[in-house]
This record gives sequence, structure tokens and C-alpha cells, in this order.
Amino acid sequence: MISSVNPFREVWAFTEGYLWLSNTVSFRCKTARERPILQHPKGLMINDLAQRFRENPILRPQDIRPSVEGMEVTCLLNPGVFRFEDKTWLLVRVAERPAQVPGKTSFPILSPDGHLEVLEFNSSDPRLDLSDPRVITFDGRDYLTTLSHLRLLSSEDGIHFKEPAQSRVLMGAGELETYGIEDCRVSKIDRTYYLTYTQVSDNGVGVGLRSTRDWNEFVQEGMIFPPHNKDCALFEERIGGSYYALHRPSSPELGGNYIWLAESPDLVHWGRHRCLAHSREGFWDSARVGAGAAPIRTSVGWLEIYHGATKENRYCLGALLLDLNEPWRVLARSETPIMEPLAPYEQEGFFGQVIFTNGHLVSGDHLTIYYGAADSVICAARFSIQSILASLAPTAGAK
Ligand code: MAN
Repeated sequence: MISSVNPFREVWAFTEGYLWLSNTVSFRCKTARERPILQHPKGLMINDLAQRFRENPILRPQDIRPSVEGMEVTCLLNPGVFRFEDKTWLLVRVAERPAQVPGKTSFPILSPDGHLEVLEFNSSDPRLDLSDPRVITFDGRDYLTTLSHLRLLSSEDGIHFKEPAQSRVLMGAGELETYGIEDCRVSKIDRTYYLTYTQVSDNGVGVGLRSTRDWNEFVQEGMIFPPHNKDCALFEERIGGSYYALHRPSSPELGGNYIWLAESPDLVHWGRHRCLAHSREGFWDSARVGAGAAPIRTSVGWLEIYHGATKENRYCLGALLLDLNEPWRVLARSETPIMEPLAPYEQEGFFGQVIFTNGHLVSGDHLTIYYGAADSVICAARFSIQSILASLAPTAGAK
């Protein structure tokens, strides 16, 4: 099939063949069936397995009220996902800042006792670096442009979500969360939901743990992985009597931004650390990798959906397959992304070229991921677990 490039209208799954694109105006599709056309900036092979929801984006910043008067919801992104009382729930990250006034740059932080403060700089001040829309650097000191908290939205159909009246708002608390809390993974172990999320403050970026059984009362367990660490996903079953977590420490000199595995007797104290997966020079995950939500048990191993990014901050999704009984053994891994920023809402936004997931639901062979697109809006997509497994390449021990 030869066709001229169309404006992107819709993305479908390409489960039966690869789509070959060139940087000219035509492409050849190995799949016999007629498929909608994907645009891609360079002459790369795309093997995007995702079936994006037609309703995407399913949630935008304007769909949620700010936490306090005077704030604006700038981004709605990166939800944790769980089932509770026969509904699908998203624990969304709400990133806020005050309405920006011309010539000024302002952003909120929390005091350790929970009061909201707004810091303001002259945008023309030479000590101010605004080159990354996510970070403000002033005189060598880093802040975030927005302050994030977590909110609960529920749905009967997994597509249309609303914030129930009276539902809890989870704010940063204490001196380790003064720049907010972000990107929460929700793992259910026995009857308890465990929330692992990014804690941000001027002390650094680490992983916090809170737990709940009813989504009303929460137990704060404090920081379980100290800076610099994020992207922590708990396995939802014990293995050989121990709890396991994937996490992502960052090592600035030797090493890098790699996925690690840790073991614990109680979910609070972690040890026996092992490094599972490096970023890979020349690949789609060349600069950093980080776990998505809880690993999925399959008959051939634990399937972990993870994000990988290049130095240019293009965030795609891939997968790792871990041994069922010895989860520190990586059996297979994606050589090409299973999903990459192709739709306009993934390519452009607050921080474009980003697909980031930290929440999913599994039903038989169906995996539904919920994800932040371009750090701006929330979207969803379906995968066949078998298709993901079939796309992986054996690692033969390589990290
Ligand atoms: C980091 C995290 C995410 C964010 C991506 C892309 O990995 O802070 O919250 O979505 O960057 O900006």
C-alpha cells in the first residue's frame, strides 16, 4: 500500500505487522489490512501496539477545580489506577500554579506545616533559567514551576471520570514534600492499597509510602527510598515470603538512571538491592528508564511496562519480562517502543513528546493503561498482553 501522508487523525494498533515510514511522503505497510496512517518525523520503524481510546484525552486541566482559589490547574497527568467498590478510580496528579502575570514568574511551594506560599521573580532577572518548562532555576537553586497534589476521580465505564463530592485530596505534608507529591503508583496487596509516589522538596526527590483500606483514612509511612529516587512500583504478591519493589535511583557520575529491584520484609525497610535494567545508548531508552505500575503476573514471567527517554526527553513505553520466582532475572525486553508519542496530544503540550504511565488495569489478555500525554492531559490505551510478550527480545543477561 502506498499513500501520501495524511494529517494525523487517529492511531490504531499495529499488532500484525510493522509500519515502515520514510521521511518522504509515502510509506509501505507490511500488514495486508488497510490501516490509518501514522506520521513520524524521521525514517524510523514504528511498532506501536497501543489502541488509543477514541475519547482521548479523557481528562484535561479544565475538568478539575483548583485546590484553592487563586491557583490554576496547569497540567492533569500521570494517574495511579485501581478498582474499588466496583468502580475504576484514577489517583490523578494535579499540577497548579498562580495565573502568570506578564514580566513575572511565580510558583507555589508548601511550608513544612502545610501552608501555601507563592514565590515570584522578575522574568528578566539574569539569574533565572526557564529553559525547562518543568523547572525554575534561580541563582543555581532549583524549584518546580508547578506544585502537584493527588486527587481521586471515579468512573463506571473507565472512560468518563468525575471527582466524587467529599473525596479526599492528598496534599504534600512535612519537610520532604514542600514542592509537592507526584506520579503515584497504587498496588493492592491483600486488602490494603499501597501508594508509592514521588516526594519533592529542597532536600531532593525520593519515594514516599502511604497506605489505605478505604480511601478515607491513610497511614503515612514516610520516605522509603531516599534521594535521588522515583518511579517505585510494588509487586502485588510476596515472592518467597518477601515483598519486592522496582525503583529508580539516579547516579550522577558512574551509573545512571536505571531500574533497580529491592526486597523487604514489611514494605518499609528495603534491602538486597539489585540493578535490573540500564538505559541503552543508541536505543529509544538511551537516557533514563523507570518502572510504570505494578508488575503483571503472566504464565511466562512478570511483565513490567516501563518508560524510557532519550537525552532530548522523548518519552516512550516498553516492557521488561522478569522471572516469576527470581524477579531479579530479566528474561526479555523491548528493543523498540510498544508505544511512542504519535498523536497530537502526545506530541504537543506543557512538555511535548511524552507518554508516561504509572497506572493500569488487567482483565485476561487486555491491559488498559492510563497515561499522561505531553505532561498536560490524561489518556488511555489498550494492549493485548500476548502481543506485548511476543514483541520482546531475549536479553541473554544484558542490562
Ligand atoms: C519525569 C517525571 C514525570 C514526567 C516526565 C516527563 O520522568 O517527573 O512526572 O511526566 O519526567 O516530563
